Amino acid sequence: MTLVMGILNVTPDSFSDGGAYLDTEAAIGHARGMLAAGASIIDVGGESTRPGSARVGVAEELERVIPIVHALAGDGIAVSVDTMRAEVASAALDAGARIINDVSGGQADPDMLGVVARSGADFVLMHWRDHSERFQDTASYDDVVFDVSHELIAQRDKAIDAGIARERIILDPGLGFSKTWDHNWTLLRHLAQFQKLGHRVLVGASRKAFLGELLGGREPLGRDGATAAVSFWAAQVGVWAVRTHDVAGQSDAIAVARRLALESPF
Ligand code: PMM
Repeated sequence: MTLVMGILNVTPDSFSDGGAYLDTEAAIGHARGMLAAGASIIDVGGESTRPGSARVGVAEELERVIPIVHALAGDGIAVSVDTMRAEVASAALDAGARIINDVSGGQADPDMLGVVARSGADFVLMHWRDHSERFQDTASYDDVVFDVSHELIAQRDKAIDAGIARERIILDPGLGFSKTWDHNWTLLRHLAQFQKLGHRVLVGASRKAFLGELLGGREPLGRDGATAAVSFWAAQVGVWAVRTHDVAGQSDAIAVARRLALESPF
């Protein structure tokens, strides 16, 4: 069954929820609400990756993320931490995080793969080419499905060489990261190809700009219905999890896909 990973961005500038959960109590309350709505994992992030955003300092990222990880993990909640920094990953793992979600797949910080390997935690390895200020210049492919798959596998091999167990690696095509809108649609159309790579697959389409473009320029908060359609599609393909802001809507979409699959005569 496809799981829902609820997004908890403790950033002032994320594109759809920036600033809402900077206060620790508010963040924890939001996480609890997402769990009640059907999330299995809470993905805590202290650095926005929105196109063009500047990086935050490591001290600030630690200060935003670690108290929340501590509180949630202390309550037995499965916490994932969205970070490109080994130092943050290491502190988060010490605080009880079970998954490191590195949008750079271990490329941004040379110490990341080693830190994750030593911990035995799961590792979300997303397709990534460069930091967000250079997304536009790096969104060029001969065949986006083939190229993204190959680049993911090359990075996966580095993660295994660094000592991360194969079954702990989750692959993510990285929608919106060095991708044009058309690239995102092509990757989604061929999502089943990623399922064949022999790993759990995570998809992050939630409220992204390619959905806004589809809907005539609609703002992020109006994109949850379209996100649910993507979640339905992802669940039909059998992905491991969808990463989302709108846990209730995505859980419903997945429940529909699940019921249809159960009753399928095929
Ligand atoms: N997208 C964002 C941030 N982190 N992590 C993974 N694994 N996959 C994604 O697609 C992804 C991510 C950007 O979205 P946000 O600013 O709403 O968190």
